[in-house]
Amino acid sequence: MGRAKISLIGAGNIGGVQAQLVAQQQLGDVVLFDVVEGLPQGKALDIAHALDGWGSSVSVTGTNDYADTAGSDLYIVTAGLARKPGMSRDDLLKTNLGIIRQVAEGIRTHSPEAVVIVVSNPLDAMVYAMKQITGFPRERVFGMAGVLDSARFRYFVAEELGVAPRDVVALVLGGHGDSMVPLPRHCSVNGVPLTELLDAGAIEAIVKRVRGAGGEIVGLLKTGSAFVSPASASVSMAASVLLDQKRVLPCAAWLEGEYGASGIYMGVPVRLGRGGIEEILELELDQAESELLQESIQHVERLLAEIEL
Ligand code: TXD
Repeated sequence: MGRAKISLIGAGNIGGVQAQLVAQQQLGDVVLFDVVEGLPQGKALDIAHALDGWGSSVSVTGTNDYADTAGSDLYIVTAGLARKPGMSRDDLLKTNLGIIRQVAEGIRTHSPEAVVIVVSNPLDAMVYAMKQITGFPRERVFGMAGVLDSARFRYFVAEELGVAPRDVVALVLGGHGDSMVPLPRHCSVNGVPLTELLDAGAIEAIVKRVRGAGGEIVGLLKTGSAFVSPASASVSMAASVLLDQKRVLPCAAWLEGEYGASGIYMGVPVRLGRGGIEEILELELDQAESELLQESIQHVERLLAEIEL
């Protein structure tokens, strides 16, 4: 049983950090792909020169040819344009749809059994296009959004309470955008409910900041969006698949009746193992949470209605 093969499509800000994290964690051999000549090759070579320092024995290569990704166990896709200040994630739709089509065809041709984690924005639309164009089953095509949004939720709660983020459990469902659904009622600090630790006003302020966290970083950086935390979030999902960790994580998953929705991608808790999504977990939501999730479902349905594949 050789090492896994992980292909990262997009060698930009996020892709470069993903390659570094996969290599440091020795999740498998890395192929970094981009359409820009030299970019994946240069970043791969730079990381390869650091492997020894990490005690890592994986291989890291860069390419502009999908054939070099052939037989990959898993792909993470960040190909596409990132937001500039003032742009919404949905503004990227048309451009990134064309890019995702190319990527999906490359994956379907060279690795028809692979698991595909999509990161590109607008996430809910890009992962939908990936599934439709590859024709892969829903277990093997899902998106990264909730793991990042939940990490932000956990960080802000930890910062407010002066505790370690690792001791905060938090969940964000829904689409990756303003319609995301942080669930304070399900948040706890080592089992102590958040609602016993913070008043409603403080919780609402955190929920608001979680929703705006992506835009906050875009506004600060001005030239692009967050990249270390999305890389970390997507690689943690890849690790659960490749190492069969059975983690329960909020991912953009294809719904077929769960949460009362069908035929769309939505951020919901899933169990991730060797084959990808092994189970979609249905939470008991209260009236307010259900309404927020339905609003998010409607937002994604409107976004998907604009897609012509
Ligand atoms: O939580 C989330 N899902 C989001 C996702 C968090 C942050 C960023 N989000 C989105 O990820 C962002 O809005 C973008 O759509 C993607 C990638 O963000 P990144 O910051 O890595 O963008 P870069 O640095 O511009 O990298 C994109 C790379 C770049 O090197 C391009 O040359 C390449 O994509 N690219 C392509 N690769 C393959 N194939 C094609 N056609 C292609 N076109 C561009």
